[in-house]
Amino acid sequence: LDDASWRIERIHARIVDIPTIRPHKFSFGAINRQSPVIVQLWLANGACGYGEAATIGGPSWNEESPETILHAIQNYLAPAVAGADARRFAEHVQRFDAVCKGNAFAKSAVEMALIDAVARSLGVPVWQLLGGKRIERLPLAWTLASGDSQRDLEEAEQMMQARRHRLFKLKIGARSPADDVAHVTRIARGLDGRASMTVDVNQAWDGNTARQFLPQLVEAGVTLIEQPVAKWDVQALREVTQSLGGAALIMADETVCSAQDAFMLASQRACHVFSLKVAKHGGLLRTREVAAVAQAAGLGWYGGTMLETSLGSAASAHVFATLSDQHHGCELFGPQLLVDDIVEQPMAVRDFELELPDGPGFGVVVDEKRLDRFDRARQGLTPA
Ligand code: MUC
Ligand code: MG
Repeated sequence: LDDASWRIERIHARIVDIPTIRPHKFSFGAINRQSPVIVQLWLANGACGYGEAATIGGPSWNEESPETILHAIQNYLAPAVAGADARRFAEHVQRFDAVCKGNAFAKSAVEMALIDAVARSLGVPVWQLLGGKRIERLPLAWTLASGDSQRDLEEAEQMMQARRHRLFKLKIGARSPADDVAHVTRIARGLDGRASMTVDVNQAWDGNTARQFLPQLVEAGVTLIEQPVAKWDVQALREVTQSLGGAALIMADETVCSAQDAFMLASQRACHVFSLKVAKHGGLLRTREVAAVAQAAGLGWYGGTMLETSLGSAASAHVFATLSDQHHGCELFGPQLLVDDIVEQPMAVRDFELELPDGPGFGVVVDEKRLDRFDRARQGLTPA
């Protein structure tokens, strides 16, 4: 392959809308569909790389929405790298920052497609370009978020019976804290020690509420508590981290996006674990940077999701495969929450663990027909 073969010829992006198998309820609202932005990037050698950025509930998880992601890619990020040598990933990430402040999700989708295109051209798995594989499989969590304790318990039973999940994340924060504690306690009783339980408050509580109710969640058997307070409230996050004294672990999600966020949280000892997500960090390379801060500080990591299809989930799996063994499992179950997928074969789940894929690229085969079928422009849908 000569230098000219690595030229970025064309970048195409679109929103696809795929319904969820049931409503998925968060502290900030419920979703009935996911709307990831899918990027295709062609090199002069004919290789096509794929990237994905998924948000949750339009701009309600953070500032980015499918529409702003698409806009940033089409108007700023794609023109910034068109015609360049695809192999220079780190330089392209710098260029993205020069033309576009923030917009980490949009950047992650283009970076993903760049890396996939180069890996496919070389015939290697993406993990090979990111430092090499260390981890073969990760315990796979499932989120119980139907909003109904009984339905959640039935779902958990099915998942345990199928040997898919025995690590359950409960979404709380929409109801009163006392109702949430009652819900978590009902599920804990039903699970009866056969599974681990975590909660994600998605920023819904203030410091006083967290100080009052977190001990009750721990008492009920919760072992990992994700983003109990607003993303800016590092002081409260730090206080609850230190007050729990190891009885349960506090995990930062919305608070830890950039490597600078990671450094600040680590230096203040404001959490025990980082939830790593390729989208919020702005790509695969930066996910490794945030993970490096966790490792240097002696913090754990967790393989987070923004409920991507099998494409974005496989991309995440490739970077997670290269990280340290100080992990608390992963939650790359997005494909199973959607009624359909955009790849031919999802990643394998065996004995409660996700098998981290090999290549070439992300090791998934995208089905263009399904991409077309779910394409928002073709379906004539509007924002959710
Ligand atoms: C989040 O905030 O962690 C991850 C799993 C899930 O059910 O929602 C997401 C978002
Ligand atoms: Mg979260």
